[in-house]
Amino acid sequence: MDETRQAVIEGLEAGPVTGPELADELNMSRAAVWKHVEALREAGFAIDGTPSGYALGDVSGYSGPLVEYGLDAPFSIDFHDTLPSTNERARELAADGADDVAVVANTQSGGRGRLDRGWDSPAGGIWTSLVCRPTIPPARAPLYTLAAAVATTEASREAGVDAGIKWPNDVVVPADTDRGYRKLAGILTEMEGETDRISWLVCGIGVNANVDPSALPAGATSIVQEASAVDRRAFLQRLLERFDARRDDLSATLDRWRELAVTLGQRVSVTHRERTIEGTAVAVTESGALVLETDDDRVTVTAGDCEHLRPASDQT
Ligand code: BT5
Repeated sequence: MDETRQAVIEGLEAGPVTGPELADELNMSRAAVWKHVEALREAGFAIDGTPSGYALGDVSGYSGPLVEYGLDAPFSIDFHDTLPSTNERARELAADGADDVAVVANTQSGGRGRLDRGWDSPAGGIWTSLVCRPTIPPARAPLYTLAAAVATTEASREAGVDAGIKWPNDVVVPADTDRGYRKLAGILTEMEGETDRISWLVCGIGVNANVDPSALPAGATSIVQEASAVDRRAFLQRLLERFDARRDDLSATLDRWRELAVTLGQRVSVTHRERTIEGTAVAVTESGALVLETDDDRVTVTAGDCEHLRPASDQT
């Protein structure tokens, strides 16, 4: 948020304060104060005009300035009511040199999953793409996906959901279904760079927050379904703050990922480029790859679709 607007909010926080008082305090014209107050109202801030001046009401709602307000992470928010895909917009901003921008949309009309799959993005969800310019070797970029998964899982747990991570990019809730889980959130990381340098990285995160599962594909769930509706502003702030802390300490992130993972110790099948490997997931490497113990070998897979298989004893 620009500094003047931030100063106006801080003045209002300390309020009630009259327009002339605020104008004096911030060394601006009364008309300028009025313009800022109107712009803040438009962005969703409740600013009451009381007899003793302007007063800031409860902060709630979902808009760029509202998410930036009180956010303890260095992201600026690029908010849209609707976009085809926040990842597309983030890629454009990244190509123009942006850094630490979180693109957010209330709905997406062409949300994307991996490998050109679609991602359903109705209103009530949290659809965001983070533009980053990490100074890590490209081989470690998958750790950003893991950092996003950890941040999303932790924020979901804070919202009362029993969330865990399915390698590499799904946040899931254990369930009595064929697969053994329902999908709560997905992550799509895209990047551009050279062999030894990442130019930009976009981490797209989709969380089914206040979405009725009837608006989602089979096998999906949402926070409101598993617990109760969340304040999307607060949820997104926690998510961005946790992601920011996690990307700064990728080794600790990997340890935390291992704690939150529901894949380790499971029998899984991983499909990548038409090749499927079945085995027990035994470890995750320093760069986020999954190690499988198959009947006669140990195989490391760096990417793919992972399905949990029911233990042989469960199959009747
Ligand atoms: C993912 O792909 O899980 C990555 C999803 C990333 C979405 C975010 S939203 C913000 C940003 N902008 C974008 O355009 N994308 C990112 P994948 O593992 O390929 O899973 C895709 C599959 O999940 C689909 O084929 C469906 O089966 C299923 N699916 C689609 N929408 C879903 C939803 N809302 N919740 C759960 N599952 C869904």
